Amino acid sequence: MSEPIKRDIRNPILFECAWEVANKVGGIYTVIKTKVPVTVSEFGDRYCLIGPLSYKTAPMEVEAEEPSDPDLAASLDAMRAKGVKCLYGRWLIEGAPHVLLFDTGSQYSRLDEWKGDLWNLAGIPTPPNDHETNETVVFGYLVAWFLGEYVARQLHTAVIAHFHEWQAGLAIPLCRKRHIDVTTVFTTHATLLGRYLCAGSVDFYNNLQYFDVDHEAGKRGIYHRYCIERSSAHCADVFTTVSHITAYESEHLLKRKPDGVLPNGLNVVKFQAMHEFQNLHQTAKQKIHDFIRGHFYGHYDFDLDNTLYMFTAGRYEYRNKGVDMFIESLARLNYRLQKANSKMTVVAFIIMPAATSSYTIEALKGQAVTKQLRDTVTEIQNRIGMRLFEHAMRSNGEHGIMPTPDDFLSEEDKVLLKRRIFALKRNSLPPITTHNMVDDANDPILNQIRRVQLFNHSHDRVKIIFHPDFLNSNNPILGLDYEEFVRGCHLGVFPSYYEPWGYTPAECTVMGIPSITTNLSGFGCFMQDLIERPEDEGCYIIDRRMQSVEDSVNSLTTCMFQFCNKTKRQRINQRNRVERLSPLLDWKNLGMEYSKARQLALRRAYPDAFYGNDEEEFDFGAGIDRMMPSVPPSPRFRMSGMATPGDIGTLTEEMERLKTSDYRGFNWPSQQEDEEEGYPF
Ligand code: G6P
Ligand code: 1S3
Repeated sequence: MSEPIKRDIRNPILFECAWEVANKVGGIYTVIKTKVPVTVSEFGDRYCLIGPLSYKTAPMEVEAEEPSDPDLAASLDAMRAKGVKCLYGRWLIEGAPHVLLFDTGSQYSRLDEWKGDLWNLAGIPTPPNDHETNETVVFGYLVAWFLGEYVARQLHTAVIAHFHEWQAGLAIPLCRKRHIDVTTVFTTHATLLGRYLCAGSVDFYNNLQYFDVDHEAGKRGIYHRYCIERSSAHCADVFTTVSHITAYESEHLLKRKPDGVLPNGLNVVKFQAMHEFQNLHQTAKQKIHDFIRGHFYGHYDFDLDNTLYMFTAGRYEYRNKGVDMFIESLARLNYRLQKANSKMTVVAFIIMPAATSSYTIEALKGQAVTKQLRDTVTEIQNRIGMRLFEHAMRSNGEHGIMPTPDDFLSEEDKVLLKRRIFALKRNSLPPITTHNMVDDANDPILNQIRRVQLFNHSHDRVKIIFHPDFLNSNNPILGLDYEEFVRGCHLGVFPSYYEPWGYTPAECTVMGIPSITTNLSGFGCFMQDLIERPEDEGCYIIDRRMQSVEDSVNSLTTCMFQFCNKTKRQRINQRNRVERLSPLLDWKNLGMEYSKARQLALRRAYPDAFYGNDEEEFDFGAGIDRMMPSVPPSPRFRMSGMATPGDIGTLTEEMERLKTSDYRGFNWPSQQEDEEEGYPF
């Protein structure tokens, strides 16, 4: 028998694989892209991302180059010889990592063969007409094929393959079944079943442990996808997710307790001085003011100095992202502000892409008439300036011949101005939505706005604008990028019911904008876990777990109402406090959790290589204390610096040691306790 191959585990090679590599779909793109700089600084050229090849976006995202690793080049040549099309190069983002993109279309001819193999190998069925699953199958087989080719040539160094989500995870059971010599990590950013169940009307969190998962997946037509996700979780050497709440969910829905939690980070840009980001807020807010003047033309009867911009944003998941709760609370806020005779006006934005056909005429017209008025005023202003100058020059030093305004505003100017002012007359209310919706009558957001009657009347203290598209600085209506828009707002509101992590409030935090989230979001739990009184730091967390929906709506309303009562000075202070939390969310700190996951994967795959080694070299706690001292001292942290938020590889062991089944921030009954108490299920 030949000796087993001994791979060096000290400088491993890392492949990180996700459907959103160089392919923006949603939140995972943000995770991967923002994490690249810290991963590149750890792995350098030993790091390569793997994703699908989209001919539409790849030319903008990737610069092709020849692989410098001869084994990798030979592996790709072998695959190309069998008709596989792929693109290898540098992903043009910060860190410029190597990237390998596979064209799934080039191997669709083998789809049926591979589906049959998947059934024989893993008992996973795949129906014919699910395009997303077909893509997943072809992509998974291509990735497993590549990894097999690579480790058959490169025999000296350990290879870690890290996969995100079920769309990329299929290669994991294939690697396991084929005994491909790589160690695998699987990170799930949500569970398929969790997302579906929450979007319906089930009491998700109280019943998590009792769902008949196969039955529920079958009922929703996602059994095959569920099988792929579950087998990825079970076959991986290390299984992780993004928050403790999703770890709890994964344990019950995927039936494997995650080995640890890898919270999502961001690239934090540190400003030299606080006033720099405060100035950015002011400049961006002026741009939103411009939009508002246009949008509310003819009804512009509120004071922008006393106007607050609140917003929610994300994937259009009406219930999961808590838009239902947001709109209901806005209606109650409107009532409370009216009752209190408040001078404040709230403009609430909902930024959620939906199917639309075009901008509305009204939205375009509003910006057009405002621009015309502004241009006319500028022209008149210039003319007045010239006349004033002439007049002053002609006085030849004589005092007392001061001009009157009538001397300067000519009849022609007055007519021009009147015409522009008449153009501002409007018979309709300012529109709720900026776009023509494909299904206006059945849109859940619009229907709820109709139900609560927030129609942008003059007497409404809460105005509402639904922008059913991504933001973009080339947008003729609201011409700001998302980041600039967030900076210009005063408060982000994300009352999610299902939110494994939640990048939106995290992004607010690093930009110094306060936000509201819930204790059902990974981010909310994370902050609650780390900070003693997050609300003092501008990080509000609404309880959606232990109180009724009615009470949660009231808490949210009160929170927004109290925010409206803050003075400008208090708002400025609060922005400073929020911004100081950003190190908690910096990849420079959170990237460490990924390192620990990879170390654990190596240990599990190559235990012998670790045996007898100097412990320090693979110290899981290395760098643990880095995180806390880097945060300014004012927020009071719960943790003493003994553990990082993720606690990778210690999650299960810690629970066993403490004889508990609780995840961080969770205190829910285990099945066993329920049974003891005679729980009805
Ligand atoms: C920033 C600017 C200040 C401005 C303030 C407005 O702090 O640096 O000049 O007064 O924003 O804050 P507000 O909460 O009213 O938008
Ligand atoms: C998921 O995207 P989503 O908005 O569908 O992954 C994100 C990245 O981990 C996470 O922030 C979010 O909560 C999940 O829901």
